[in-house]
Amino acid sequence: MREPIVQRYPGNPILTPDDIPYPVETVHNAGVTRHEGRYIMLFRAHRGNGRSIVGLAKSDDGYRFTPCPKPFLLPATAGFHAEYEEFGVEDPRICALEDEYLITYSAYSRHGVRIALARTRDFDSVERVGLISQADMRNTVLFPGRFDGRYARLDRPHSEISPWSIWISYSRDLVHWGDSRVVMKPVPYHWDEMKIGPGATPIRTDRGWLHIYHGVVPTMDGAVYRLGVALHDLEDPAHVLGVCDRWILQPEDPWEVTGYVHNVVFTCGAVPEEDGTVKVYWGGADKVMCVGTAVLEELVDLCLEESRPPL
Ligand code: BMA
Repeated sequence: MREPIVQRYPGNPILTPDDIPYPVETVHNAGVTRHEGRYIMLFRAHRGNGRSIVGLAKSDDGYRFTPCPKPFLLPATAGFHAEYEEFGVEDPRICALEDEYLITYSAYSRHGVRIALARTRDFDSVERVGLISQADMRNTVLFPGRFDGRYARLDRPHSEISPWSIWISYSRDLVHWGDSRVVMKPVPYHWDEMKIGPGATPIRTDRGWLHIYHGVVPTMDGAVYRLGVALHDLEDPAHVLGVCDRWILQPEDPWEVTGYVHNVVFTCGAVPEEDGTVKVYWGGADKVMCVGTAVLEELVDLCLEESRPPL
């Protein structure tokens, strides 16, 4: 048997609804980053009405998290965002860029799902920057870098035309985006054949930007969500250097197989460490948060040595 690519933390799940000091049904799909020597987690939580909010938890070691007494981001009730966040805010990703943290999340409303952008410097206060996509876009990660002065992002439109594929877009001001092109597609009769979507904020390595994404396959028992890895060129992130043919993580633990939605591992964040490992965070069955570690160089090797075509 091969060694697992992602070593699960034996203390999983690391955060559950019972740990949260306000009423929630789920704790999952969290963006994670480092701030002033601590780990900051922004997690998605369903309320009892089935709509989501974003909560905050902090940790000294990246494993044991303490939730803050109040939610971090509730759907806006006034201003331009209110109309587009009516049904909830979901799946936050955090990108540390220059002197601030940029947070992308899905804003749901009767008009569909759009990508919203917020910023913070301290995780005490948060400012909404704008809605940065039209309807039917979600799963947006920003690259923690600029390319010829431009910001870059990966996202995932809902579309049958180029089915649930990953696209790249660029912006000079974080609000207006364009120059879009498709960079990665699902592969027929494959673990990611139904849809793929950006996962964790890409991580800079010597050999490229490592992107941990999710892939979905339909089965007679419902859809199964797994995680895979792709490597993007450092200077030209539209160029995918390699996508690993096999998944790196699939639902196996009881809290990944059974929960709010069965058979889901879904990532919104991974934190690289100085020792060459990366802490990968994922939601288990849309109900709890889990963590595991992988060796960054091994993930890069997988992209380059066990590749399937990106398109
Ligand atoms: C997707 C999103 C994710 C969720 C996944 C599995 O469409 O809603 O937030 O984790 O489905 O239910």
